[in-house]
Amino acid sequence: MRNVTMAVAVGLTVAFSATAVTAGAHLDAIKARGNLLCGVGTGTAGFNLANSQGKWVGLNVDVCRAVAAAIFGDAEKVKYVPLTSQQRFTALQSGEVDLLSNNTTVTLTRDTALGFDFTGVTYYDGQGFMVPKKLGLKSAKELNGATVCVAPGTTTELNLADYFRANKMSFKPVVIEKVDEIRAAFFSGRCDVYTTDSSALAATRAANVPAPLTIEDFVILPEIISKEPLGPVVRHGDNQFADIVRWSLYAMLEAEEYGITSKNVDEMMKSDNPTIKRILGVTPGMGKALGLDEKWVYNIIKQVGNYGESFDRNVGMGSPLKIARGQNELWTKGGLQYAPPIR
Ligand SMILES: N[C@@H](CCC(=O)N[C@@H](CS)C(=O)NCC(=O)O)C(=O)O
Repeated sequence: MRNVTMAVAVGLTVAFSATAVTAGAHLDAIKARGNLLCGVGTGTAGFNLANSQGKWVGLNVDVCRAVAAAIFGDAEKVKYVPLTSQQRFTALQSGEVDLLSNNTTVTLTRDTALGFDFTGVTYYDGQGFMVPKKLGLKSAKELNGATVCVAPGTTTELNLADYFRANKMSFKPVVIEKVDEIRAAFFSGRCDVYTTDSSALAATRAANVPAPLTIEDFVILPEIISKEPLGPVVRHGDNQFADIVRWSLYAMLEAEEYGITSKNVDEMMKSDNPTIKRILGVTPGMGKALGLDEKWVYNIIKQVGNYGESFDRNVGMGSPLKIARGQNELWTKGGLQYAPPIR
């Protein structure tokens, strides 16, 4: 009963705040506070991880940094709020964070019933399975009767049930909220299989295998059982803020497409190319349209880098994860990453 009353109360609060706010209200609050509250994961190498100096790094973190660079001209003006998959949506609805940049999959119900807007795709992913090599498995079709480690409140949990049902197999779920506890359960053999987004499997295999086990002791099976387009999420109520988050990610992609990098951005300010002049605010107008300084893209690229730089440094060939660009390559190179024009 208490839970029901609480749920209704939370629902009413969300509904009330959604109608009470006007365009710019979230942005005004962020500016008044002086930093961005970015909801990230609790710790996945390459995506969102506090390093040994306590500094947050990763592809998701770079999106938070880009939005702060766009709004404040300073990518450091972010406070990171680590959230489990179970905690993340309540934290966004309640205003504990301004956005999520934490490997959340775009889905219809999250976009509608939960009261959110998705503002792009940071990483095109899909769900996979990791198993100990010693089990000798070659395919997910051989997993009948397996014990499977999975996080609650995720698309992972739902796809898992669908996949096993569709393939007339049974499984025993081991549902654990905290990602470090899931890893511990998997590596200690409490489950035969760990299933999540394949990027997170690659991160776990690269960064979390406890000695004396090694990376070679684990394999990721070939099947990808779902579409997991992962991207930043904001709550309903401030279209201007949503636009800023959307176009900050697009700016990173657009900069890569036009060859603008953190290293050459100062040179590029002198370019004669009309598109580059518009992207970098040398020809004014785009900043004004978003309610930002005309140097918004310059600040993002100078301080954070373009999408390709961030991908390479955090999850690609310049990182321990060594994930190929694959679907996350630009559309001009056969991938899915496509930013609409900044004009
Ligand atoms: N993309 C899926 C799964 C997301 C998910 O569970 N990700 C994990 C593994 S990377 C995570 O970030 N958990 C947050 C944490 O506890 O750090 C979803 O949106 O439901």
